[in-house]
Amino acid sequence: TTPPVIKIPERYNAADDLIGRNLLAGRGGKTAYIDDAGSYTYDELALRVNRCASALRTTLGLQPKDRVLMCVLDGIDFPTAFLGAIKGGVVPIAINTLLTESDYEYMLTDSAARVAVVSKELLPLFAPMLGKVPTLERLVVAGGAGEDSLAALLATGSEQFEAAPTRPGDHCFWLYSSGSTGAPKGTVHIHSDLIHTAELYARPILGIREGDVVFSAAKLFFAYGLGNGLIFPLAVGATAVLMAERPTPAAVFERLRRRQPDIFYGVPTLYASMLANPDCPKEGELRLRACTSAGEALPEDVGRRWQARFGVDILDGIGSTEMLHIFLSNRAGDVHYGTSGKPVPGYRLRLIDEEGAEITTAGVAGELQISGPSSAVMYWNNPEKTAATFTGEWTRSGDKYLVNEEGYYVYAGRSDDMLKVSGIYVSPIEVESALIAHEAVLEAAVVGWEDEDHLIKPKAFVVLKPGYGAGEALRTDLKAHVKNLLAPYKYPRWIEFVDDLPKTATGKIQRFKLRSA
Ligand code: 3SK
Repeated sequence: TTPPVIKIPERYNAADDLIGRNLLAGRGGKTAYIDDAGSYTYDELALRVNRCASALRTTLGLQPKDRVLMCVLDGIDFPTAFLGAIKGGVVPIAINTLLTESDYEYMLTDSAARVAVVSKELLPLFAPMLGKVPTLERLVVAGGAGEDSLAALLATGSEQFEAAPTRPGDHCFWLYSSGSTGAPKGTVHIHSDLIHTAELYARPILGIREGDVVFSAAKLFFAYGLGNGLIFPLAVGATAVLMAERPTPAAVFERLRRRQPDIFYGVPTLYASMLANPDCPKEGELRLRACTSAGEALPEDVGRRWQARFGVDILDGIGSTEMLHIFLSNRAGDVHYGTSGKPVPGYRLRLIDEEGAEITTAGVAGELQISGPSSAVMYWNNPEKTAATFTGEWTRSGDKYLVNEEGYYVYAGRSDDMLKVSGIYVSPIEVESALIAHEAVLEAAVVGWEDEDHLIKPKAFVVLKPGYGAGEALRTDLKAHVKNLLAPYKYPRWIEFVDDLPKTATGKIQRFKLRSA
């Protein structure tokens, strides 16, 4: 299939386009967002975005290309701050709301963001940063009502704001991406990336359209959620439902029943736990037209059970923070569960073997590399990792794939040791370091392990120091210890005590031997 032709003018501001196209199309009075507190028309969104752009530039004195960090729960303040910054030529950095104080300190320092917009629930983690991170001048509280609140800041801004005169290739926003070693990397996207994902994937493959109500359980701070709940609905003039709380099955069922979305976006762990929940809606209770899954491979059985229950397929696909959204996907009428489908037209994919040669034989796995117009341009402050990942036309994914005899792509693991847990990367090395910080632990190795739904979770193999006895109490203590040090979703679900760990002659842990144990 030929990809659509996407024409982007020489002067282009992504926020101005995503909002302006709806006003021009006469959708000002239509609901753009429904969050936990109310609903907002496209006109209201446009005014909030203008006020935010104006306040960031004039009240706070931010300059074009300055960074503003956002640690914001899903709700109207997210699109307001994200698009407001972009419209003002300021670069927003949307970060994971589930991390620790030290993760946040790192990101604030690395990005040198002058302002951070933070949900009031997360403020205790950020308050100590003022004074500690020298480049941070101001915290703005989303969801609050006081003088430091986003609401108060918006009140100082103007309802009219001429978009910053950006070009398609200017830095637009960042997301942080994690690797197996080293600190998270500020992944820099440019203005033209957003609309490319909407026009190449969301409109033709997902089939999103103006009349749709969409609901993403994946949060806006993930690249997957950002496309689902912000870029795609605004690109076509649809309505998006936002939910601040954790996407538990109960919270998701409530939104599905009350809001009756046409499109639901989830991740495999959530689909599996929804299907296993006694309150899962019955066939006929929902009017879903399309569902998507990404983040990790969707187990075949989960896809088939969902289809049998709701009469709608889950379109499993894969994307990345670096490519911004999905470049390989199943599509309606051509769903092959157990595969990630076929390339999205507009993206080229290739598989590379360990010698650097392209694989052309069906069934042989290699590293997946992608060429397409939504690729990030660099990792901030990180020339080495930039050069290793963005290799000219091709962006390396770190995922291994094979193409089966019928031409569908099948996931074959990672080329590094990274795990994807509920769609979020977890570095085994980080979890191992946390375990080793416990007084009883001599050595630790962490690998991905399949749970009963065939989904990957961290499992730890632990060698104890002399004098410490293995047992259930220590297991519980070690899990609590990791949850204390790291974002809680990273904790090992299983801990096995062993006498030693398999290692190479040079002392490197051979995690692959534990995976197959
Ligand atoms: O993990 C994925 O598959 C994904 C999909 C869309 C956008 C971003 C990511 C990481």
